[in-house]
Amino acid sequence: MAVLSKPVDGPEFGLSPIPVIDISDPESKNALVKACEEFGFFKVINHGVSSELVSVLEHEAVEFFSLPTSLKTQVEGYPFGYGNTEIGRNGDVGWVEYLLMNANLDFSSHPFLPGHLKNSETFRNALLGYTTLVRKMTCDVLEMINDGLGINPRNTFSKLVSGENTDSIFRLNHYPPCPLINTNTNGGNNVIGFGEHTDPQIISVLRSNNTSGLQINLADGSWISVPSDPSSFFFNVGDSLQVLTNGRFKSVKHRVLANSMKSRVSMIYFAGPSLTQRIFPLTCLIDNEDESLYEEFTWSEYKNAAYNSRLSDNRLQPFERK
Ligand code: GA4
Repeated sequence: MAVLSKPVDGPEFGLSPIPVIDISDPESKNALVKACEEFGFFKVINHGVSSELVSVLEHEAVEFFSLPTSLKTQVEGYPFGYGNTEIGRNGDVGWVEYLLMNANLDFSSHPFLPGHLKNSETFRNALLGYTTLVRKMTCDVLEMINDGLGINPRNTFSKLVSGENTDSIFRLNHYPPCPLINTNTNGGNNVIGFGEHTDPQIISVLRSNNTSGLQINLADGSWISVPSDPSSFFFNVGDSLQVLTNGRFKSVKHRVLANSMKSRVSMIYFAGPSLTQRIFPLTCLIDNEDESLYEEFTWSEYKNAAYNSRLSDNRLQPFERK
């Protein structure tokens, strides 16, 4: 695997500024909006997703990644399937192996795991159970955001990601301990697990084991580490939600640094709209057409452009209004 020479910051110390949102309290709607505006990122607690289901899925994921490479690579295809080191098709690499799959509502029928893999039925059921609950939680959070912004109807955002034809993705990442890390005097490291990027979809929901590594980019350009918390979910605003809110919400740049000692396992649900969905700034969030910062596009157009880009590219720039 390649070692990237780019020097990166060390871990942060002190209290984390990352907003923590209790979604069992409807009053959190304003804090949610503020978090999307200031960070494009927040941590959700009191979410009601069963920790048992999460543990079963994590266990199945760990089992899968511990299989011999010859078995893992049988889960093939693009963009879905098993991948190791290579991210996307345009030359990006990281210290990571992963399993990418379609998470649309009909994905129970998606035969992405070869039947002969040990436990494939348990794995499939855990995936289905987890994505169903996380999709529901995502819709609840989007409806609270909707309320916080004072938009009608309540399901303006959630309906984009809850229909039959939505294009959602689920990703399991495994970052093995990395022996190549040179710990520098600041305690930082120089190996990238997953390079800096924004997510093209509407919103992404991440949960990881107890190993840190995720960092987000703040408005002033600095990177801060996100302390791991296996019992919470981390949400980040995607490019499409930035456009829908006419730039009021920020699609946050994030990355993952490799760890020299511990494995990191993360599971991410990327909530996307249907391929034909038109994406443009909501008229209720702008006073007149002239204020629109973006050209309209369909999710299919944006997705194609994204999959032809490099990870760190500014994918929204070509859609900005001149
Ligand atoms: C980032 C968000 C999701 O992980 C992902 C990624 C996709 C991939 O891994 O194949 C991309 C990346 C992501 C954006 C730019 C392109 C496509 C890798 C890459 C270089 C699954 C997605 O939808 O877009």
